[in-house]
Amino acid sequence: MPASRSCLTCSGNRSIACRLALYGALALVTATAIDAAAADAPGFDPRSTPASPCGSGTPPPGHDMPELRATAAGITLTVRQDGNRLCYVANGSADAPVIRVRLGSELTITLSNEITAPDAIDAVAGPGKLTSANEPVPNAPGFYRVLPGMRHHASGATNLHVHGFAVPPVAPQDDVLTICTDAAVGPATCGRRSFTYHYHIPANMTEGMYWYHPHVHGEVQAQMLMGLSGAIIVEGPAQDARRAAGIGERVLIVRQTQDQDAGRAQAAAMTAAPSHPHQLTAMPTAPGTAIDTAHELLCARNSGIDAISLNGTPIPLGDAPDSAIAHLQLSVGETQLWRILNAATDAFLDLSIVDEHGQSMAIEVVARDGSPLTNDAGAPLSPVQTTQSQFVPPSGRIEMLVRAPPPGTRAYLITHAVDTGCAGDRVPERRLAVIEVSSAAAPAAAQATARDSLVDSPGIFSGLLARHTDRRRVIALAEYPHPGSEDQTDFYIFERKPGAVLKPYEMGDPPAITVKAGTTEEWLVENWTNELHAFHIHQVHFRVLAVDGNAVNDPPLLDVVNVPYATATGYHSKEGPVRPGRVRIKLYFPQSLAGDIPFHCHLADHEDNGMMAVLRVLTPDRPAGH
Ligand SMILES: [Cu+2]
Repeated sequence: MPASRSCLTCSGNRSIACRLALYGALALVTATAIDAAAADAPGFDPRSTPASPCGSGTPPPGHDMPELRATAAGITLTVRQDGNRLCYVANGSADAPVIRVRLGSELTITLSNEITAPDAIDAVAGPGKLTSANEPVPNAPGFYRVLPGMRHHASGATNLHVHGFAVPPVAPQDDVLTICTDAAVGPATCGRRSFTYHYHIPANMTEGMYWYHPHVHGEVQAQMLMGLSGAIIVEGPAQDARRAAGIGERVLIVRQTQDQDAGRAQAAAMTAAPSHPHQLTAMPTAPGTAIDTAHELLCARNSGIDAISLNGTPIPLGDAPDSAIAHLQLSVGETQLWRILNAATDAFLDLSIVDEHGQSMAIEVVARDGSPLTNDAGAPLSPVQTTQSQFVPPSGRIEMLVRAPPPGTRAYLITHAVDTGCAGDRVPERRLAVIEVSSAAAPAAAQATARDSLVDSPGIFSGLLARHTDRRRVIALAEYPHPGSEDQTDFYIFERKPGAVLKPYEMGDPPAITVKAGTTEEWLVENWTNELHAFHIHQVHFRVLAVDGNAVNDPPLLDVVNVPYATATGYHSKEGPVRPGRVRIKLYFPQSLAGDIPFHCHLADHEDNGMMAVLRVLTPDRPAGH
């Protein structure tokens, strides 16, 4: 479904002076923006007007978003709609601002919903047009029962999730389960058209890149494809040190503008249903302890390749000409911090910087998912230059120091092709940006090494690995097509225990898991499907202990992790016919973050269609929950 670019018109022409006048009205952070004055293409005008609520034109390659610093007065984000586009409007600009806030400070955001045509969201929400549940997956002895889902009708309600923030899931902070705002037309189910969020950023939250996006279950994917996402930079001592060292900064956001899951043709099952009863003898017979893989979503011939953008500029397919992509400039000898957000709804990134011959160049990763790389005690890891590509699942962030390549070299920021599994989407290699070295020498300070910005940052999740594990759980991911339907898939995330019933999440469902505040758990997350999923949990960061049984050294603190797809092993395998992809993670649930914490796949379509659940963290003054 082409979602958002086809309707753009290049109306309106805007001079640099006009642009400066507009941006001058914003609380722009000029100290950290590089090349902020890069000329925008004629025709691009982010001003929100009655005729063009989401501005006009397409941001030219190399475009930088406006920046807003948190102030006591707060920030207003108004969601407006122009046909099949949605936008966050701040201070008259429809270009979702990069929000900057300091550790230990307050962030106030008023979200106003001016959506005028919920049906346009519904048209993007999915190919499925079912209004009633299809036939369920047949019950089979020994297997978990599978309940079918219902399709949601997009309401146009929207809300704000501050992804990665270690703030409580309680209004007026990061509560996405009960807070929403109603569209200007249609049903008024939220009871309000605007809501003011007050976030207190803990002093011991980690500094780095976070982001905001809507989280109304059932229409997250559509609202994100239509344009709703933006970056948040939480600043602290490490950023101060980098700034003092003259290390400049870039914010790069990859968004997805369409999802072509429609029309997929099913080819072959991961496991065929056994044709002879004796083949079942190797399978468990106790009621409801096994996952039915014979009815899983099959391999697919998915021919479409989804459109993505970088800072709002469409990224062409194939080896894009330099003129079509951003030119990111560094001075000779300069080091810059690049903060990269994968805000795609389901596209995975596997990032490298390569020279003209495709050779990987060294980068230095300083943070993932808003957390500087530290050991368990919170001490910074020694900086490592690496030429390995950096996998960033949907919703993940990577922050890395990039040193200027030698003068005269041309380099590219690319994302490699990703094998998402035989039921997953096609994700080809793409050039995102060209890196240029300007002849001017960098200020001496900007040649400082990364070491200068290493700051001890014991955070809220430091000491996680040293904690005693109070409980272990197995969390499984599954997906089933509706029998007789090629256009709707139901997605499941559930705790494996005898008699578990698979049910796609619906708003208001009771918590799937209840824990006491202050406890620590290990979860084995199993992927029983033919495609990758991205496990995400709100409020808390976790560390990955092992992937497919292989221990991970110096695991970073993450809020999202890729879960490898399952492998067919055959009915005669000792492991059974299917071996799930597996990620083992360790999580800690501090009392300060108690409440109802959603966890879900961050392939937004999967979440919308059921792959979500709620974890309730109980405190002494809320011992049972209600
Ligand atoms: Cu998923």
